Amino acid sequence: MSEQWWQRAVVYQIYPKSFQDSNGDGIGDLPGITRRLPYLAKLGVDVIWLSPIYASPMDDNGYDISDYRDIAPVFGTMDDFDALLERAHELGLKIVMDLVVNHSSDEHPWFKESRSSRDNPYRDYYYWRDAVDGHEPSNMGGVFGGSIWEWDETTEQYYLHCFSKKQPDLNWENPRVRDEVYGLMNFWLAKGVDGFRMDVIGMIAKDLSFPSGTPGPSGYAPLWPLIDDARVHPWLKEMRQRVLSRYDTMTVGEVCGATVEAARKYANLDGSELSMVFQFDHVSLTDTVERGKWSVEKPCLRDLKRVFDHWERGLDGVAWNSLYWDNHDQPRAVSRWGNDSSQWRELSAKMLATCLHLMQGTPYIYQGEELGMTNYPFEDMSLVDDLEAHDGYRLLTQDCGWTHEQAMAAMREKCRDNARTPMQWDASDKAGFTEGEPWLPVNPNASSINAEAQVDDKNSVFAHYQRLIKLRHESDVVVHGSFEMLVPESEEIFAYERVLGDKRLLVACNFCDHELSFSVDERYAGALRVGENYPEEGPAGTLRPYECFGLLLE
Ligand code: ISL
Ligand code: CA
Repeated sequence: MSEQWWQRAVVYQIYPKSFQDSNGDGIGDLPGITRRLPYLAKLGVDVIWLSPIYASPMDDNGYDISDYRDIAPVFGTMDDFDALLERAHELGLKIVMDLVVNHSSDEHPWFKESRSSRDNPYRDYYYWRDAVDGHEPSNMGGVFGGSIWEWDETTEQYYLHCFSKKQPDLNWENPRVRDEVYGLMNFWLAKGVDGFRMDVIGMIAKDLSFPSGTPGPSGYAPLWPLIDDARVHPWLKEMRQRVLSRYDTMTVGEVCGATVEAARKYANLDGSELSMVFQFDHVSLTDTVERGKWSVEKPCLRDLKRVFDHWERGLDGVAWNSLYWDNHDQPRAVSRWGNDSSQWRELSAKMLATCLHLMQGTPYIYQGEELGMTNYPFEDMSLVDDLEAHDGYRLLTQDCGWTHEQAMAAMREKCRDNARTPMQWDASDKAGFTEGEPWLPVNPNASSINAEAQVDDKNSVFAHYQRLIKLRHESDVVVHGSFEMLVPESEEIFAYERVLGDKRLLVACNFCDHELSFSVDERYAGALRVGENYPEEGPAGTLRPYECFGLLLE
């Protein structure tokens, strides 16, 4: 296959609610994004992925859609969207929309029809099942807590919802549902958008026997055996045929629990399904069956390296990787994988960037990551908004017997609102995000960590990201080189080599706060230093705290 544009691209994710407010209501919006597009052009990214901006009751911040062809009034109008798209394209930025079609909102007209009577033509747009012995048809729990089944009085059946009860699952078995999805995709592509990030697309096929499992501390069994992901592939091939093959798009499917084997199908270079997938192996390393994601342990570096090595080598030449540290569902990268103390924050943020951006795959930057934004010091649940976090707090304190302090420590480490506090534009009171009251608090460190302080400083985290993006645009070995992990047993150093014909790149990253020894093969004498985070070269054979560099022979 010849090179696709998205293989040399860097994607920037915007969480619209928290990016830039333009009208003082404390909520980010489309005109705000349009105003900030030159900032993204300056950073040098190629693609913007917009988290959902569609009409929505906002039970899950827009991941619950009530009209797939309209904009949520709180974000603006369709004219605002058209203006954003046009301006982005003028600046050479592509726009990728979030496609949330595993489920809709319960306020979508399809669901309102569906629940109105058993013989309504929309009944089969969703999964409806009878009670079994007066109970739910199965004992699985949803991602946001509680049963996956909700009883509906009107028609006396349960409907399926893998997320909140305001997010009923669409029935992909029904060809009319698939037609609707293809129709709305065509609507946005005809407008000129450049692709889709597909929310939990790996979950659209269910085991229709609706199995039960062994309950955990919450009283419910884990959800994942419900997913019958082998059956997703024919539907994605159909989607390719009916929609995507008509346009030159970038598509990325969110596939929780994806294996390398599955990704070789989803993201095959033959282009029959998607461009790439988001896998979860590295972000779920410390998850447990009992507590899910709620742990405070740091994963060990060897495990993290094992995951990347497996994915890099597993997809090389067959399929395509995505590369990410964080997104709107994950805590801040520098707090989780680096060190967010004032001493090491900048160095470790740059080190993480170099480590990720010089691997094979398309890198994703989540808003604020390019500034080294950190987690938020949540002290209690009053400032936490996210529904998942509130359910998690309940699970930990009630079902698992944790103290308030233990639960809050887990929230500070992991809750999704860490990523959702307002973008830090400047050192002013509301960080330049809004003139009003922000919907989530601004991180108190905005006075020192903000875009204004960084954009023109060549030593900033922002400038470091700028250089890495430029390097990817220019270097074939960064885009296509094979991957080999060096010192795989090291608990402190993440180092690898990329090779493409006679071109080579060595990347070395120190993941800890003390100096280590690391020797570089002689063949790199005279190589170009790239992606380094210390202004001057250190003594040969050492890596200073959180030091990183690349050595490029091209
Ligand atoms: O957020 C998670 C872990 O903290 C995941 O379990 C997450 O729910 C899963 O990755 C699916 O996420 C996507 O779909 C959800 C939505 O809440 C997330 O924001 C979205 O990224 C339901 O649409
Ligand atoms: Ca607003």
